[in-house]
Amino acid sequence: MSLNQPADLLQVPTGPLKIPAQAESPEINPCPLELSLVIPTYQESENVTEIVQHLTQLLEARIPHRYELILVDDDSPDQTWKIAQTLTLQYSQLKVMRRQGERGLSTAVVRGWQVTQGEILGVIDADLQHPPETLLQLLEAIKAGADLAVASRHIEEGGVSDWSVTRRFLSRGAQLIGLLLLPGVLGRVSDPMSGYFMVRRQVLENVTLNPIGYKILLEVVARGNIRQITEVGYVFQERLEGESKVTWKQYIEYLQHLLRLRFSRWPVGRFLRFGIVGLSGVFVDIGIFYLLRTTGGLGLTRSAILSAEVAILNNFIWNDLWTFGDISRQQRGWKRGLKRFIKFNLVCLLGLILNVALVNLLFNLFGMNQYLAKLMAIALLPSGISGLISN
Ligand SMILES: Nc1nc2c(ncn2[C@@H]2O[C@H](COP(=O)(O)OP(=O)(O)O)[C@@H](O)[C@H]2O)c(=O)[nH]1
Ligand SMILES: [Mg+2]
Repeated sequence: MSLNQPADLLQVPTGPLKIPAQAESPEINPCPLELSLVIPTYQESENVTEIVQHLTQLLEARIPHRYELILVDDDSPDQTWKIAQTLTLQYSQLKVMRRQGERGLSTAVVRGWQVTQGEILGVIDADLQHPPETLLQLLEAIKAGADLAVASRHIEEGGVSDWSVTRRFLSRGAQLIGLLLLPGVLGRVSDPMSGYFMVRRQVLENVTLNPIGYKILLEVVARGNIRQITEVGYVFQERLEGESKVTWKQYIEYLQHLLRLRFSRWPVGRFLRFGIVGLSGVFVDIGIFYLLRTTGGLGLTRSAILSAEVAILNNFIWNDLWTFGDISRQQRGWKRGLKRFIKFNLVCLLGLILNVALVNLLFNLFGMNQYLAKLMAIALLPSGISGLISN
């Protein structure tokens, strides 16, 4: 790099999102860096100068020249990457990547980590909603032995500043769904949605990450080899410049991500058994519904409720004995079994309410054939899906 030429853009890695091990050879890595901090950006032209300046000031005071800032921009129309590239003239620790093929926050973070050399990998938003000062506390936590240090809004000294009731509700709701689906992952941190954290490279070395959407931390906790986690409270600041990119799409992607992680944690055999049990539930549901409506002479709603409940019981028993037999055998005793059944039922309850409501709607409002209505309800809200949540 000549004195008045900005640094070249970093090459964008291709292929799987695998985190490489740190190069040990002194030729390739003569002076190992302590921290590689990724700043993902999309349309952040108004924030980029300030965040880079602020982070440099903090880190130079603590670990002078032993860190790097990797700004990964997804070809923002406001040319965030170009502004950042000009900043490299002033900030020697800054490197810039401009992605043109791929898009998305989580993959941007991983692509950034893939080209880094630091012992600690980190991520921080570019829009100053993550107070830069917290960074030093995260660094301390890792140096004190944590594998993962998470900045959390949900512990003491943490919070959100200007969120609407709707966003708070959606955020907490999303966390609850995640807890039900992946207790072993979301239960480990108070703020699994945090996009502000540091992780020891060692725990991700040679791990292939496969995130969808925004929530890179979920992926790190689920796939990393993490023992000790430390959380540091912070208040999510108001955004002063630019706009949030969060839309409904991110909520859908979050659900997709949860399901992908859920399934990836299951061996293929378990997945197949689960599918077979789910299918058996469909036959039980429609069969019992038919019997209750014909021989039983029961009303539509009662038949729909009863048949769905029998299907839930069917799915629970088979899943408990067969699909997740190995896990349930470790939790013996009728009390624990009953607890599992109640939990399973509670989760299925929502599906059941929607199922019955849909049968009524299709039959009474649209005059659809009752068995077709029931089948549609099963297809749209397969009670088997709720089995996902049971274990
Ligand atoms: N590279 C990249 N960065 C993104 C993308 N979406 C959001 N970001 C950045 O990720 C950070 C958080 O995004 P933001 O929209 O502020 O989310 P919010 O704070 O949850 O509302 C900001 O620095 C954004 O510029 C994306 O698709 N690609
Ligand atoms: Mg933001």
